[in-house]
Amino acid sequence: MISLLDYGAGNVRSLRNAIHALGFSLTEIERPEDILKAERLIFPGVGAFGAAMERLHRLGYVEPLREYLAAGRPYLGICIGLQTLFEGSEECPGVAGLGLIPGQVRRFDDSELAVPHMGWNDVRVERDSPLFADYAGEKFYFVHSFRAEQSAENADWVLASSDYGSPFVSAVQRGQVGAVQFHPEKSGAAGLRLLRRFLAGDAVPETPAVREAAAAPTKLARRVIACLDVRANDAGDLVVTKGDQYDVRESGAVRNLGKPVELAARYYEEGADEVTFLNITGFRDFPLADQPMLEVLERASERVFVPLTIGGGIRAFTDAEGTHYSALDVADRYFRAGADKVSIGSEAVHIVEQALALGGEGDGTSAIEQIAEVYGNQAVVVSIDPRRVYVERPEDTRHHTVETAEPGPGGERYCWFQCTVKGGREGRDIDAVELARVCERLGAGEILLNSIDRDGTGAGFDLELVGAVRSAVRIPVIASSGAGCVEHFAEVFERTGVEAALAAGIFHRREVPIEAVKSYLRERGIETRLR
Ligand code: 1PR
Repeated sequence: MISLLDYGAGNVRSLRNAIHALGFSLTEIERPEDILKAERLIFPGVGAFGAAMERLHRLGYVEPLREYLAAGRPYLGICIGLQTLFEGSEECPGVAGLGLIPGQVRRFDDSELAVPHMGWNDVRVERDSPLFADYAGEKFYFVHSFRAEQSAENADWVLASSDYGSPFVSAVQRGQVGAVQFHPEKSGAAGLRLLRRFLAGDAVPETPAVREAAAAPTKLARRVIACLDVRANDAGDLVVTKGDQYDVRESGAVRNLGKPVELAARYYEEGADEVTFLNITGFRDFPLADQPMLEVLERASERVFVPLTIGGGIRAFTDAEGTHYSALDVADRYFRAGADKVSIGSEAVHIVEQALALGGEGDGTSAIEQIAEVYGNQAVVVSIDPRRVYVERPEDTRHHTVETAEPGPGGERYCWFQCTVKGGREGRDIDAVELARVCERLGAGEILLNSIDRDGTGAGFDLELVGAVRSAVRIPVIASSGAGCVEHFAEVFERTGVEAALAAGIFHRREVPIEAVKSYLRERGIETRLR
């Protein structure tokens, strides 16, 4: 019997789904005494280090957990579940961790690299362990801004390490107590195999043999993301649709490119590094009343073991009965249905308008700040829907302009990228660069950068837009809109340095397989994840 320590701070649905998909059953830790009764314990820590420790204390779990760990009983910590084994974290100075492993957890340096460290990276397995017994060198999915460092005091704990700027600890193990910084439940087939090894309880060698570690640094892959724009068609069924410059109708009817769950499962099988659902009419429909969308997410998360993002309608709402829901309530429901990240579109524009009116700072009440505080920055994506506005000279506007190689209709040589709301229907007086910067400051963990001009055209990503936003922020940026062939992916990675590229139409219409994109990227020397 497997016991899951879920202290209610975030999405552990995907872990439950993965455990069930592997044929194991689970029991939940509900009281402190359940911990010492557990036979095998999994702690998928989520959110911030301090919040996790605070909850463990409040629930009376800290002492039984320390006792369980000190007895060396079977344990698998995941992400914060690894970090809390250490003495403390720079994330919350003064808050003690469980203290089993000597050392502090520190923030990644973001002076050269995007932080969070988000995506698929390799691990260097340094000792024999049943966890990695059938490991074939695949990458695992990481998402974190803080990491444990190896030192002389904790070297006997380190099972695997990885590199992101500098080396960090990606797995620890001593006897039956182990933990991983990555998310096995989101790491495709390789992650599921590792999880199965723990669940099956293979014997751990007393003195594991030291493995010859690879000398080359591990590399974070550029991600290839499949996106499903979802809405109800005229018959009321939820379908995957796809627009041309955001117009999803053809001869008056909503284009239907397939069923959301089936397509998401197909993309998982075909090697997508992440799958994104955008509920494109979420700006006008209240998502919590939109049960089919939640059901889509629930069913997709039973079959897709890579990260799932959901966007559309994440904002505060008062229903017809006068019940008020905060944006956090809406996000919470999406997370519980299986999302790993939520994407905020129109509401982000309104948030930034308000923040700018307050001098560019937040007051703690916005959806971005509130969701990031509870679920962590990495769980909050901001989706931007910009459209080009041409000007003769940069002085003609207060907005961030670029000199463009594609002059405007009147031969204008400059343009700015105007943010829109409501699926491109309404332009606002704010540009994509400013929006991205303010959202980063408020706590967004990633930018999903669309382009209305390029959407559905197959003409390639808007490199001028992507380059401008990429260089304005430190958080990861996903380039979206316009992919028409494999070369477009290489071009956007090589010329702008974005962390991920997203496409829809070419995958839905089976014009370009995901694997073809990745083989081409590999030929060009761009790191990708092999399935
Ligand atoms: O504003 O918070 O309710 O969120 C609504 C979300 O829905 C936003 O993320 C917005 O981008 C999206 N959305 C709204 N209307 C549309 C539409 O198409 N009419 N879709 C829409 C946005 C852009 C991408 C698309 C890429 C790649 N679609 O999702 O998948 O452009 O397409 P391509 O590879 O075929 O070129 P809120």
